[in-house]
Amino acid sequence: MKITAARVIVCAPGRNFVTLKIETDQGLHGIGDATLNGREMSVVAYLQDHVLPCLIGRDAHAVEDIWQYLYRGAYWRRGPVTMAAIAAVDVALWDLKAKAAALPLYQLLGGASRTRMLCYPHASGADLPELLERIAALRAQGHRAARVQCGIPGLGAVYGVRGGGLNQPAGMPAEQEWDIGAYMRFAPHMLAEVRDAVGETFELLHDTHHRITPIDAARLAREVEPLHLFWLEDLVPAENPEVYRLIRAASTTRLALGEVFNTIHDCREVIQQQLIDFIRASPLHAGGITHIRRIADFAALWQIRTACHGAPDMSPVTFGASLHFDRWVPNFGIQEYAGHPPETAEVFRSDWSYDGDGHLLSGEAPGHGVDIDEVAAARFPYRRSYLATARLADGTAWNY
Ligand code: EZ4
Ligand code: CO
Repeated sequence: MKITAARVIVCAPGRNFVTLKIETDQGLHGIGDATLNGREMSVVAYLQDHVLPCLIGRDAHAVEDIWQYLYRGAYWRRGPVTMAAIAAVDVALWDLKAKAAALPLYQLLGGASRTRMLCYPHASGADLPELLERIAALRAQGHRAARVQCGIPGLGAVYGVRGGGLNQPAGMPAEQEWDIGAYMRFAPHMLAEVRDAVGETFELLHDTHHRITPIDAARLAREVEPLHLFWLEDLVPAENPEVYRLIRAASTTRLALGEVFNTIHDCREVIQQQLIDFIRASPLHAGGITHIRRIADFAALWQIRTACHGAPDMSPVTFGASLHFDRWVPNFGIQEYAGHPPETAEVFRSDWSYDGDGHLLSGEAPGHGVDIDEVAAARFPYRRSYLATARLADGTAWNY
């Protein structure tokens, strides 16, 4: 099965998505996602100018060799742009291989390790009553877990609360004020109120989005320890993984990390030193199915579980691919299920489903089960847009 054509489709049904379509001489095509939120066109250029010319004529079944060729052959390794581009090729080739075999992708990975995947949608509110209402609505839909984020008294828009991370199409990135003290005073109280309202059995997750310092993170993890959260996510940036030692030593609150990691090398220390409990690498930003299965196997040695990043700024293609990975991976933990804007479903057709009981089903169609309607995609042209940015009250640039 030879690769005869490969092209990049950029569209914005609700938000920007970069999709790679690979065609073969067998009449089959495969789809991969290359979306890097706020930096989309850099991956488009990486693929179009440098990767796609090297793919034409290659054997589409050579998934591993093409991964190694693109990773080693570039000389310049790793990084979000490189790894998202390699991921798009890898996921499209796995899609093709599974379609050629007429099997759902999870069967090629080794078959199902489970029937359904525990998922967590997002619940957020400008204040606690609104957050509690939103959680109640999710429970009414059968959900058993939710990521809970709440507006912080004294601060304006913040990450994770509806409207708080909105990209600004064609404008400049929004700037939001951040205050570590305000967060530290409010977050433990907010999480305690939520635990009180939902009881012990509903799983609560919370994302700090890299916004506090190591010692404050240690304090937060300790203060919320009695609430038995499913996890605290991204307490501090992990460019220097050693800072997590301080947090780890302070409490037994479970920690999740790694949505911005690109390779197994980013993951190595936090896994090897048992500094986290869940690894958030996805088949988009960490080099495709070929690479995250290596990360998952490595994490399994320390009994660390997977939790694929599933944000709205990753296309339905990544969501479909993640669910097939989740269906197979022995050390599965949970799947993020943030959903997409309604227009997204006009462009991407997916065969996964929600079972009405807190779990996702991966679908049985050949491949990863997601395809793109290029005619519909053309109705939603790309518009430059950014994530918001954050500054402290004195003007200091901070982590969004
Ligand atoms: O902010 O993917 O857990 N999920 C997240 C995401 C990230 C976005 C950034 O583009 O933290 O919502
Ligand atoms: Co996150």
